[in-house]
Amino acid sequence: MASHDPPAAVRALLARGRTAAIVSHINPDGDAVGSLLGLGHMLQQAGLQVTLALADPVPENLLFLPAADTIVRRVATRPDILIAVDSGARERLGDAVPAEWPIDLNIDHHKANTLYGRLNVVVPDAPSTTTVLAEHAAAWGLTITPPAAQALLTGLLTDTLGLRTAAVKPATLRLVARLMELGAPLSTIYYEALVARSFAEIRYLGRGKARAQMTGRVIWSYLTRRDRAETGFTVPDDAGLVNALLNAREADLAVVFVETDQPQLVKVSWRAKEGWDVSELARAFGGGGHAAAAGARVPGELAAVQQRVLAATMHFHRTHQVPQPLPADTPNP
Ligand SMILES: [Mn+2]
Repeated sequence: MASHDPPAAVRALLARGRTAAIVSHINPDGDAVGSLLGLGHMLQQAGLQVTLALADPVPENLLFLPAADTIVRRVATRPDILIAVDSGARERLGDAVPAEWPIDLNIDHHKANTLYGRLNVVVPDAPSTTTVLAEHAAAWGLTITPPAAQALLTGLLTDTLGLRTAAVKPATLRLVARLMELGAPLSTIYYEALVARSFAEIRYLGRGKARAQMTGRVIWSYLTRRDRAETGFTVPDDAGLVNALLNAREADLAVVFVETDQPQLVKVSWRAKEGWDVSELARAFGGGGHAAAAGARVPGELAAVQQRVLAATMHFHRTHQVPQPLPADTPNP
């Protein structure tokens, strides 16, 4: 739902306090961290004392941003002004902030935002929350400093996968130019946030790519604990493999299976090209997500989970329906 409280109301709110805290969603991405830091730099410049909090750690590819190391896990003291950015629902804030503190201002671009703020600035067409911030900064009485510009451009580049989603319009590119003029180093941000990988990650990802198989128009692969031990990559995730697989011209859907560090538990990720919705499949296996990107954690040995999930995915690809009942041994969501 779109909602747009007037700039004067936001301005009045910001003028009302001396301290502010900004929070964003669990499993933070570039737009969450970019919005947090971008607005944080601007409020600080306006003379407010600012706390930034995320329930989960800042991902490695975003640690290059100025002040990323000042983000704490929890807001300890109640601030005069509490702001949430890039979070479609209050629950998505995790325990970055006590549940009973009201959110004064909710700034976001998710279509399904639940408007949980006292004031809400939700712009569903915006390609990122940082875009909403950049476009309102002047009307809210805020100045985009160079570190703010860098953080804001980071959110825009990451949420648009490097300016290549359908949300990117001519006005988006004009904003990129303006943020560059304000001091954001485009090539550095592009490399650090979207391109750079560790050597271990490149080798780990390579194993997954080398094993890719096509079953009909579904491309799939897997990664094991042993792959991590032998390449030195320590994070039990797919290192972006599922996105890389969906680049195959021949594929409509991609699935990746990752053995987690817990025995008998496999992380499954689906990606889909335009026109498909894999969120229902993920939900059938106890997970969730969006039409184009979804995931689940499925109990069982790798081979058995692969067999069940691939059978359901192939059925879904043929019929656009999740099979009923699901193949045996699938836990109830
Ligand atoms: Mn976002």
